[in-house]
Amino acid sequence: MGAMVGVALLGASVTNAFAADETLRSLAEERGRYIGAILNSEWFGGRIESQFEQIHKAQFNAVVAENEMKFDATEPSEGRFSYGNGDKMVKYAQQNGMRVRGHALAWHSQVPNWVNNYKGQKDKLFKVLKNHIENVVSHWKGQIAEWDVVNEAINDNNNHGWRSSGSVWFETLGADFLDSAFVWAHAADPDAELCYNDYAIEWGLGSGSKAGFVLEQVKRWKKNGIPITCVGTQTHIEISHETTPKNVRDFAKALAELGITLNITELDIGFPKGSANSLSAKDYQKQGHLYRQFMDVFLEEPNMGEFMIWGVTDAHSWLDGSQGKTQGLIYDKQYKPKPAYDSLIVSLKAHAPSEVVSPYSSNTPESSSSTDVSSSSSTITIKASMAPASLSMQVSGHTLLIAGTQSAMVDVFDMQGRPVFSAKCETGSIELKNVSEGLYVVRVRKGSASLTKRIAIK
Ligand code: 9MR
Repeated sequence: MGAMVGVALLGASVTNAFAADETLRSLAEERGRYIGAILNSEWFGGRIESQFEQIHKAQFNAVVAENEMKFDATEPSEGRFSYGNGDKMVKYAQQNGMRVRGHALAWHSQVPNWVNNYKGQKDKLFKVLKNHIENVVSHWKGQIAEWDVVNEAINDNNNHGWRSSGSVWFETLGADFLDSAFVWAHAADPDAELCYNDYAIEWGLGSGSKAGFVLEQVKRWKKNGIPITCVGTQTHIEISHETTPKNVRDFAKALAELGITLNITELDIGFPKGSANSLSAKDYQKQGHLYRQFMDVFLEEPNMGEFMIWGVTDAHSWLDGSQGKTQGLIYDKQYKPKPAYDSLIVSLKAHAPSEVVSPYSSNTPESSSSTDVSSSSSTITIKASMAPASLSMQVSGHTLLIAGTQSAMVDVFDMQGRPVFSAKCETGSIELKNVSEGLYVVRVRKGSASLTKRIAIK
């Protein structure tokens, strides 16, 4: 019955329960974190649908160029640097108070032909890479907060090592190019964060894994004084990749031991290509649930700082062009927010600002008691927020027990932020009628005091 209520609400396209002035951006900012999306210089200033710019500015406080800061865009011919499009985006970001990620300095792909012509000439190619990094990083010194210094340098074999073929850098320079790239980037902008960025990191730390290989290299870099500060997990995943949020959490914890930040740099969660017309509300809710799990991990791990989505709307996404995937973003082709959008809002709201640590400032939480696990085996209370110490709640089966007051307004939302239950409690306990098994957010309000928790009804 509860599930039916949820579906009915979705069908009627009831808007979510949260205030209109609460955006991904405002909620992330309150938590000292960045949420961002890619940009191309032709995507603002009235050159595509006006909704794009409105949404981009309202919802995001970080930006990354999809293509226009890559090697082929910034140095299309030897020694001639082309910064026009990148400058436009940096200006846009500055005017709108956004952090800029720089993507990418040393990458085997999107390298212009003139570079490939130097294949085999070690001294020359070292100079080419050094000159490129020095110029590009100096040009945006103090304006680009963080660079992907090396991108996708690991091969796709089961037992990962460096990508030894198909990379002009590795084939000519060997693994030294990676260490050098970090050193040159650091010399050009000592304040910039410097990342190693790659895909398939979200597959976990098992033996022979890419994540395991990255970890080994980060240890080596730290030991040798190579100035790496962050790793980017691109996280281009599919709807069936249900274990990936946990893998990202484990990897964040492993990097925390090394004092390294982990950023989600290119998230999209695609459905199989060709499935767009047959996707149901349930499919989109599943996508929302996965997005939400990534946001939960992101907010709960203190060494995560940026949550970047590789696009805004399914109308403009690399997935449909070159991938066997589709519909992977949080707005649909008509710029309507999908359940994934609401799920991100719910996750942000379920993590009180005081409980979220930012790797970029000293907003350490006052108390470390962010997790409140109830003793009842049928109830898991996951998060509390903004509550006076006297107000608390617990769920047992379908019964919500409120301590600290007899009467309060009780609202229950599904993971997409849609109301599924609302009633006034008069006796300190209330039956959550018609709410089916699953995860929800419960809000209890008494006057100006409010307590919000994520609960599992079993
Ligand atoms: O989204 C980018 C697409 O427009 C380009 O054609 C493609 C060319 O390599 O690069 C895409 O972005 C990639 C990013 O730079 C690195 N990680 C994988 C991204 C998706 O392919």
